[in-house]
Amino acid sequence: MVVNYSNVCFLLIFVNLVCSINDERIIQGTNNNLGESLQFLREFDREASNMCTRVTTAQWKYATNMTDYNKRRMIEQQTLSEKLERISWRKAITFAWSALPDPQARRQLKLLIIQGRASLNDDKYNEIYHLIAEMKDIYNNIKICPFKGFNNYCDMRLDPDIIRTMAHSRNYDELQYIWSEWRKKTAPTKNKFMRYVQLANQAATAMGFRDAGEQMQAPYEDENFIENLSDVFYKIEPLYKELHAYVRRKLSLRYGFERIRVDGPIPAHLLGNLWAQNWKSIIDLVQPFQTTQNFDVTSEMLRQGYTPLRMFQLAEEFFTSMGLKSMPPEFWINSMLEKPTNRQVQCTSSAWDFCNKVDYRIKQCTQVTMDDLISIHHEMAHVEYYLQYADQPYIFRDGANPAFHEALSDAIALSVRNPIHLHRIGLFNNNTDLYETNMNFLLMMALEKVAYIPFAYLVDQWRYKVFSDGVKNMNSLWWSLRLQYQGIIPPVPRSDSDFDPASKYHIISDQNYMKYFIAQVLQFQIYEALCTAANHQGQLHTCDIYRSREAGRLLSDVLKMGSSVHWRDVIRTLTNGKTDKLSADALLNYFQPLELWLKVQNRDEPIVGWNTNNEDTALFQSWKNCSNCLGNNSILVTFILALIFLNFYRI
Ligand code: X8Z
Ligand code: ZN
Repeated sequence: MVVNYSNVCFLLIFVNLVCSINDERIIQGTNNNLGESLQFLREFDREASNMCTRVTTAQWKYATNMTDYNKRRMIEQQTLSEKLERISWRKAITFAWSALPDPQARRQLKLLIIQGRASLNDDKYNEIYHLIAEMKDIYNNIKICPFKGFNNYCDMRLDPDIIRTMAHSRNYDELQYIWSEWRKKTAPTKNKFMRYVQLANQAATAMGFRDAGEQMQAPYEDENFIENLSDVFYKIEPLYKELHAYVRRKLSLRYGFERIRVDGPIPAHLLGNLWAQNWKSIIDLVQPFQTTQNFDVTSEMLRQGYTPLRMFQLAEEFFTSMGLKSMPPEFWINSMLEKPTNRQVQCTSSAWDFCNKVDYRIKQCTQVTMDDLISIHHEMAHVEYYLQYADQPYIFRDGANPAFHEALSDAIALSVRNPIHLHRIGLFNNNTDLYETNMNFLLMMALEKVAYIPFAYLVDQWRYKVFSDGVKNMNSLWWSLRLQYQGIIPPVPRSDSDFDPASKYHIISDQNYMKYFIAQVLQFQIYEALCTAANHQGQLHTCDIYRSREAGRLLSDVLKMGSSVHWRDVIRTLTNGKTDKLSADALLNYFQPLELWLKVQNRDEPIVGWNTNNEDTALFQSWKNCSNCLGNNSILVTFILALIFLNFYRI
């Protein structure tokens, strides 16, 4: 039985906060009775699984039929689930969990305790989740007017209109207009965000963390988290700089050298994406070799009469060919594989675990395209992970750390989208020069994967700093990081009354982002390990693990563990004992042929990287562009006033 405490402050009087680094610093109580803790965990497992099934069912109903009634039902279930979360958390922290002799019980309690914000009192708990919901509402309801001269309806939404325009327009002014308008509309979340920071910090410190940034890092269970990630980032940075220099030259040729300096940062609106995080849409401006060869097999799929169902069956066969689990009957009965015509649905692709070991689904508005074929494999890999760890306790039915799910799904997609695999399944005919095909392919992959690395790295750097240092100068901090890591600048001057981080959904919706950086690196590590198991010979980017029982066995061993063990143990199993660390080596190995090619292309560039001048930084440091001199530079102001005073009195 779990006990319902109405006020956590009452409880905190009775628990210890032991203040040494690591687990002992996190909140815990004095109850060291192993039997009681196991009893609690058994009950929690049952109640949490049932609750998860109910909430997920309500969420599914709303996502696949967006009526007001379904929304109300979903909110009701979510409220009940939050209540259970708080009750369970309050019970869990009464145990002296870090001293329990059973390592699995210790780990379950730890993972239960470090998540969420149940340490807040009821008012503040409700307030923070209300704030997040309000920020999401603002974001989700934004509409902007189109660029002058098209139509007068101000009905451009993020998805698909704004995303499409940023990807396909090559009109400098139109891109700048859309880029700025989006940020004008997301900035009003700023005050709510500042209060959210305050409350998130209160929740975290009440749990024993330094601040909410440290709490966000806790699920990675790495004392040297920041240093280790920094090592990984700086190993990849030279490759990113080669890509940046190459793309910058092509953009200068397209938009003019007066707009893009040959040695400078790139204006953020020209990279085919609203956040400059994924550059794949500008492939037409940068493709190394003009060939008729097209990696997009969409037309071939259409020619062969593919349907959404056949695409899902093909994906399932990828997994079963490796000896992995097939999708259960419930999957085929309950999934939403196509967009229904009779009701409104949320079309973002997603994989669902209903927490009852029976019901697993995918929701996708599938079109017969190559992108959707890859996406189906990606989502089905999530389901494969769910199926493999189904026998773990509820708390361990998750990725080994928050990055593992995405990394695994992307690793599978790396195999599926390579031309060798597409050739094997009869969708691609490799008939042009191999070297040119390879470079075109690798550059396309780099625009998606390498270009993304610094962005994925900096988002949470920014957030950790805001949580630790406060909410002053949030916008200039954002742009300092964008310039430092990505080598990009805003196309128009920014000030601290702007709030550009809010242009990214994950920030205002309180979602961890470092997992995407880690996943981006880890996916290559997983892919390389599976390729080694499959006895792949040759360059890494040509590896296909399809039909490899050995790779399937290894994958199954890894996925089965869920989060029951530390992710380092999972990496050790994956790499057959070679390492237990996150490593950039596999990613660098994959792109090595491209890096050599880029170095040759960039040999005459004035700099591989970017020189930053005062004009660049003045775009976002308000004391430099002087839109806010008095507010931000009190030393300078005092000095000027002193001069006036001295002059006045002729001292
Ligand atoms: O948020 C997502 C997915 C859901 S996991 C739509 N992604 C990140 C982003 O959009 O910034 C996928 C790529 C990175
Ligand atoms: Zn995913």
